[in-house]
Amino acid sequence: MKRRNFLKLGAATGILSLIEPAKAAKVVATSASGKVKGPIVLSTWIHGLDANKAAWEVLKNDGSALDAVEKGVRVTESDITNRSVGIGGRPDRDGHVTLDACIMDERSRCGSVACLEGIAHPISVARAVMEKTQHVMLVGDGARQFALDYGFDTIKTPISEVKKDYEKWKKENKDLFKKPEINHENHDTIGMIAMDAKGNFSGACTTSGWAYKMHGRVGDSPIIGAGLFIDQEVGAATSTGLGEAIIRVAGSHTVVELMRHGYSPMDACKEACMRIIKKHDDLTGLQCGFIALDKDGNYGAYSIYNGFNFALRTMEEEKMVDATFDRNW
Ligand code: SD4
Repeated sequence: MKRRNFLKLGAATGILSLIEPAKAAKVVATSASGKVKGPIVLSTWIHGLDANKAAWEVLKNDGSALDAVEKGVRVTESDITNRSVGIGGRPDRDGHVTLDACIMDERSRCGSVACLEGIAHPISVARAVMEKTQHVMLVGDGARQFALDYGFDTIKTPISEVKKDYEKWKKENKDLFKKPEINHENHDTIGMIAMDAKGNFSGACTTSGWAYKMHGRVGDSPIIGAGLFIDQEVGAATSTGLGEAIIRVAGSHTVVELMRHGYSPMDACKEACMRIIKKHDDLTGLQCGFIALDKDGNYGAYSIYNGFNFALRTMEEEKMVDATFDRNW
């Protein structure tokens, strides 16, 4: 049931192009917006269904949105078949699987790790950064050392199947491999946002980022305000897609601010996409998508290209929803 989107360097433009558009799996909804009462959790992409199940176990028992989003995305981080989150993630061009994650709660507390290697659950390390330190973000060796000091489980990456793919990719991309250019991605980051029975919001976002990226590259996913933003007065938003573009417009923060000024979640996601569109001369293959939730229980999603979908879980239903989009591939 996995959907993989493969991005490659647009030959003439140097801009990413998605060469295999996402297939919407088991999509039962036709509208990318709605309104619910009570707890709700939304996650990007099809793996969000399983992640939402774990989050729902927390939410339905009156647990906190913070616990729900952490538990939820840990499912995806443990999924060895997911090629862009956690243990099954693809490496950078130098063969290192570097993981990015962030978490934020209703008190605007936040924690983040970037370029973290060999740790099973970056999201839980991000939560520990939030709860145990005076900092928001730890990166690289410092993040790893912190995780080891706190006894977080280690993993060996890349896993053998991924390593084989990497070796093949290296052979096939000799020229590009020498140049520091981004050339290939499958992309399935999980961003999850939730509101619990008390009406508190939290969110989590975790990824191995762009496959075969330059070593040290960090995308939007661990950046508070880009890959994720929560404001208890307003709501929540998270993103997926080309991190470099999302960072340029502080994407998730933009969505939340627009909702503060009266935009519906879907219109806010749309406007964030429009800003990205406006700021890029060549949109060939430049996919970005946002999901958002406001304090009244309205939710919505929008992406630049078709193919983005998200998983929704409420008291009433559990389903995949296709995001509304600006253009077809
Ligand atoms: C990144 N935004 O590292 C992530 C990639 C992604 O679905 O979302 N893939 O740029």
